[in-house]
Amino acid sequence: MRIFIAIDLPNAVKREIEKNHKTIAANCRKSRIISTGNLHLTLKFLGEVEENRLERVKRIMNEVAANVQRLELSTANWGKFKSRKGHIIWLGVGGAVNELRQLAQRLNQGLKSINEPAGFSFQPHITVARDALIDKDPADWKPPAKISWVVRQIILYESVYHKRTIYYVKHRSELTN
Ligand code: 2AM
Repeated sequence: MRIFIAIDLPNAVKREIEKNHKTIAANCRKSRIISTGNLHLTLKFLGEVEENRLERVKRIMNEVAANVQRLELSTANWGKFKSRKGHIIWLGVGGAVNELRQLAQRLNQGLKSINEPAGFSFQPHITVARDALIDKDPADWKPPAKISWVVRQIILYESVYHKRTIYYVKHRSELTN
């Protein structure tokens, strides 16, 4: 199964991103917008993992989360990654980004026995559109309204592709209060 660990976004953030689809449309000749229900911030992509390793992944998630405090993030500026078919457009985050990096680092470290990462580089981002042909650098687009939220849990998702991508929640681990 294809799995990854991510942070879910509150509805207010998802709605604000939705409102800003027009910014993407205004600055791209073409793009494929991610459906609102699928928006998330990935902490650790595990890829294909045998189902019998799932319990171990959940245990490691619980251990890491139990030692990390809730953290506050906020929506920030637009950014881009180069991809095969143009660019990925993403929304960056502000706030407790150092703590977020530490959380991702701990997950990465803890999950080494599940998959050996090819060097750790974590760029916190919420992917909003793919296959974009951009006219102007997203760093220069008008950013969405700043919305802050508290991250209370990390979520293990299974990604299933059947005509479209569907994410299923497999596990939730609570951060400490
Ligand atoms: P993305 O948002 O930058 O596309 C589910 O596919 C999640 O896992 C997405 O958030 C995606 O990141 C991430 N993901 C998919 N393939 C990946 C890969 N090879 N390396 C890192 N993250 C990946």
